[in-house]
Parts: sequence; structure tokens; C-alpha cells
Amino acid sequence: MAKPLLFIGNKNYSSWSLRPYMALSMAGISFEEKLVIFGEPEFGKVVKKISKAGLVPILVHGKNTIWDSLAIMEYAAETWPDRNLWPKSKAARAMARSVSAEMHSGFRNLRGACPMNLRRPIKPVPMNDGILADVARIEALWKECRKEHGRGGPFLFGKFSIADAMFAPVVTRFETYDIRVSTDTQHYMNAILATPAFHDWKAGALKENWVFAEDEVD
Ligand SMILES: N[C@@H](CCC(=O)N[C@@H](CS)C(=O)NCC(=O)O)C(=O)O
Repeated sequence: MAKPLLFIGNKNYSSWSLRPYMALSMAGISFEEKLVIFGEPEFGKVVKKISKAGLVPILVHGKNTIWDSLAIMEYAAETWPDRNLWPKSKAARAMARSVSAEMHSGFRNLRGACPMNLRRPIKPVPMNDGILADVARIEALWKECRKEHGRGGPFLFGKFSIADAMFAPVVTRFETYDIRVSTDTQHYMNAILATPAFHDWKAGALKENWVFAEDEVD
């Protein structure tokens, strides 16, 4: 079967695309990528032809088309079971799935106020109770995962898993918006930011010159 093909948005901005990119790369799964530029007529044409949802990321693998970041990573975990994209123990897996799902559908205050923008100079934005509550909940989640299952490495469940891929864009937001975090949180952030997969993604983002965010140059 041909290599899986991952359709992604601009690396500077597409937080949902970063997730499966991180998971596939960190698991050593060989894939091709196709970047579709937000806001260009090509985006709608290319993306809608493959998925009626009209959003990236999308993975095409043989006859299978999978849209949605978490669905793509579930597909990868099932297709390449030897890569252990979810933690091995059932208890850890249950928790990893729960935190991933909480990320997938939550933290709207943080996401709204602090969109992923890897080129943005590091600078805070005004905090409000909603953002602070999201940050506190995320820090508590990370601490609990690390305490219960993190002994085998620097990631939430020791070794890198889908849960880490889900939170990678949050790590960049904490950094970009200079959000005050605990030392433990900072250690976890450093582990994500130091991965080769994130380095590759960010190098790609820094080469892009499409500008969409109002605060790009401040
Ligand atoms: N829940 C979806 C969200 C996907 C999503 O919102 N993608 C954004 C980019 S990060 C997109 O394609 N936006 C293009 C548009 O809205 O036209 C997932 O997990 O993949």
C-alpha cells in the first residue's frame, strides 16, 4: 500500500494539523505530507474534494480517508499497533484517552484567546478567569498523568503517546503567550519542544510567509 498522505494546514497556525504530524513522526511511521494554504481558493477545492467536512488534517491511506485529528491518531494506533501510540497498560490508556478527549472538546477560553502562532514574538495577552481556569485545569491534568503514569520518560505517560500529541499545541500557546506555569509544567513543555518532530514542524512554520493573524508583527 502507498504511504499514508497527511493533508495539513499552514504549519504556523494549524494546531489541529500539528497533532497527527507529531504522533506519526514520533512513532516513526513514514508518511507524505501535503500542505494546503488557509484562505486560498485551493484550500476549499482540494480539501472539500477529499472530505466534506472541509477541514484539515485529513489522512488518506489506501482506500481509507480519515478526517479529524483524533480519529487519524486512533487509525494510526490501530494500523501500526507495534508503535504503541497509546500507553500499554489499560489504566494508563483509559486516562490517556480521557485527557485527549477533554483536550479535543475543551479549553475554549485558552484556544480562543491564544491561538497557535509559532512565529509570534513571545508576549503575554491579558488573562481572564476563563483562560486562567483552563490553564489551571491543564496543569492539574498533566501533573496527575505524570504522577500516576509518567515514570518511564518525560512525557505524560512516560513514553510519547497520542495524549502528548493532543497537547503539543497547548505547549506552544503557553510558551508564545508567556503564561506563568509551575516548574513541573515547564519541564514537560521542554520535553515536547525538544522533540525532533516539533523541531521539524517549527522549522517549516518559520519558513512560511503567509500572514493571517492580526498580532503577527507585534
Ligand atoms: N476537530 C477537528 C478540527 C479541525 C479544524 O478545525 N481544522 C482547521 C485548521 S486547524 C481548519 O481546517 N480550518 C479551515 C477552515 O475553517 O476553513 C480536528 O480535530 O481535526
